[in-house]
Amino acid sequence: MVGLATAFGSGAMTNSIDDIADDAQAFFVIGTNTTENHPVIGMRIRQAVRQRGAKLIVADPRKIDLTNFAVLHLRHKPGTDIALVNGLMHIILANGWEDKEFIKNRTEGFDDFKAVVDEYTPERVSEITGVPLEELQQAAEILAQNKPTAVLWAMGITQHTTGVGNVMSLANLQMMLGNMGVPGGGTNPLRGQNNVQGACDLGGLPNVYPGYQKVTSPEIRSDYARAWGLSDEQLSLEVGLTATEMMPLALEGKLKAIYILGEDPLMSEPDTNHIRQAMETCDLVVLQEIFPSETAPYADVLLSGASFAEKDGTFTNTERRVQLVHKAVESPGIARPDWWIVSELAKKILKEGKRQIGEAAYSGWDYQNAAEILEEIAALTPIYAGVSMQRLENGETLQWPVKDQDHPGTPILHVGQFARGLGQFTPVEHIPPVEMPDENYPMILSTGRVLYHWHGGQMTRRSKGLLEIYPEALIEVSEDDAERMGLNGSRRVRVSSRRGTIEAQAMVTDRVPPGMVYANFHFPEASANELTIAALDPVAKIPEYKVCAVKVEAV
Ligand SMILES: Nc1nc2c(c(=O)[nH]1)N[C@H]1C(S)=C(S)[C@@H](COP(=O)(O)OP(=O)(O)OC[C@H]3O[C@@H](n4cnc5c(=O)[nH]c(N)nc54)[C@H](O)[C@@H]3O)O[C@H]1N2
Ligand SMILES: Nc1nc2c(c(=O)[nH]1)N[C@H]1C(S)=C(S)[C@@H](COP(=O)(O)OP(=O)(O)OC[C@H]3O[C@@H](n4cnc5c(=O)[nH]c(N)nc54)[C@H](O)[C@@H]3O)O[C@H]1N2
Ligand SMILES: [Mo]
Repeated sequence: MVGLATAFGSGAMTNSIDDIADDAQAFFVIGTNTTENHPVIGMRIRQAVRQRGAKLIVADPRKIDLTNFAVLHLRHKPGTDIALVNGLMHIILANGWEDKEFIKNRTEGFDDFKAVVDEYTPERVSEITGVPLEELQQAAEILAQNKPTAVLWAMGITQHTTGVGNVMSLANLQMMLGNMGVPGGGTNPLRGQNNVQGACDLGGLPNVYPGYQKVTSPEIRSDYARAWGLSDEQLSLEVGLTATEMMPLALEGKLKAIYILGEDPLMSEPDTNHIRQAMETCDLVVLQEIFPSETAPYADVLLSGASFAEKDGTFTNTERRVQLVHKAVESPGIARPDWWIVSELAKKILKEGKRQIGEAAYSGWDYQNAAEILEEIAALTPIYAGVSMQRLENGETLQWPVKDQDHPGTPILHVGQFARGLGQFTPVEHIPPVEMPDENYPMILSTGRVLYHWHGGQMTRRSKGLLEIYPEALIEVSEDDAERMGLNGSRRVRVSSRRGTIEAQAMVTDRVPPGMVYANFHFPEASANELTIAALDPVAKIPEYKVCAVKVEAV
């Protein structure tokens, strides 16, 4: 999936799970259903609240489990986070509660930023967000009185057309409060997939080489060209495409072939109908998987990857920690580690395509094992420079940046100084979601996960125990709306958007506010993505999975 750069460069937690859990005086949990999606971190937050009296503020349109532990639940309207955070900062500034020393010594751009925040009066913010004035005041007070506060977020913040703006707002807040570079503070995007942090760190994004080094820089390009035995011109200076940009191009016939590794776009990309068409329009679809997924019927070639338990290597977790994995079981049949399949494919393409390419580049694909790959990573990735198999085998668990073999790693980023020098305040304005409810589609659909399943469900729907607990898609509907629709008896609902329709069992609950339903994308027979809109954040190109307009009827 698409990564999201923060105002500080890379999308990564600035702090570690331990220091947040042990030292935060308050937690601002905004747009993460932490106990269901990051259960270890969720448990540590609950313990901090119960055992040492840390204060918890949850900002989430839904009544998630953590709200039971919170001193305050800000139940704002979906897609109004920028207004909410600007409003809190307005109150902090109006009372002189900002960290003046930090702002003066460590940041820049404060005046332009303040001019925008000045416009977000509590009255205006309460109007946009639906949060009562007293609660805005109370939240600002808690943030001002409890230092440090750790801010934690996930997809409730990023999966909007204003995803980047949302993240910048939270960075503004933490700089204003002086909560950066200290234990128990920081800006902490909780990363989702097992190794999504590692994939982003190592260049699995269209705009950067490993270590977040820009592909548009001729100097950086030269470094890589030299290391890989290529001439400069053989590496492009242009930013590539995100998955979400590839789909419309495939529909237009401009993207002809697609190689998909470990993703199930038929389940996970927005607006499934347009994904079906895109897959059908592609001349060639290659799918590297461990199971025949929902995308498999569209593939011309299936390549069998080995699962996490069947291979050696490293995974980098949400707190930037590089963790060693060893093969525990043999792969079945012809399944091979993903790196092996990729390198064999690369060698065949180079050979049969008769590309004008040096011998060095060709033999560069002759990796023998994961350790050799890690050596190349260390040599070409400054933030991983000191990571080696030997150190990991010796039991070190390193958090990047690890600058050299003697460097101990970096549990907290931006101590004393930001990576870019001074922290940049960025003025951010509220912009509503692209598709808002109207007469024909009067309700808001929000989408996400449940504890018992994983995305498209290829793995979790093969687990008997999990299916016993959570056997089918459930759609959360508020009690008010259920009554209005006459939802009793069968309790099945039909949810339609401009793009598709699903039918599923309703779960009548106070977790969602009236006017909003919540659906997951774990079951192909009723996947939320039949309904979602493929509107993207202009910078990060992340889709607006968290808001679209729907009609809900009893069946
Ligand atoms: N069990 C399980 N765990 C998982 C996964 C899984 O599939 N299953 N997936 C993993 C992955 S890849 C990821 S990215 C993470 C995702 O972790 P989360 O982001 O915690 O997951 P979501 O279910 O998308 O929940 C987002 C939260 O944001 C709230 N929200 C919706 N709209 C808004 C809004 O406008 N503003 C705010 N402030 N909040 C909003 C929702 O109500 C919900 O509580 O989970 C990871 N962990
Ligand atoms: N509506 C809606 N849609 C969303 C989201 C949302 O909140 N709402 N969240 C988005 C987010 S944050 C994410 S991360 C995506 C996730 O979207 P995907 O990554 O498409 O979802 P997964 O189901 O995790 O797909 C991973 C696939 O990889 C396969 N696999 C597992 N291990 C291996 C391996 O070692 N090698 C190979 N080759 N394959 C393997 C699995 O069988 C599975 O089919 O969904 C996105 N889509
Ligand atoms: Mo994710």
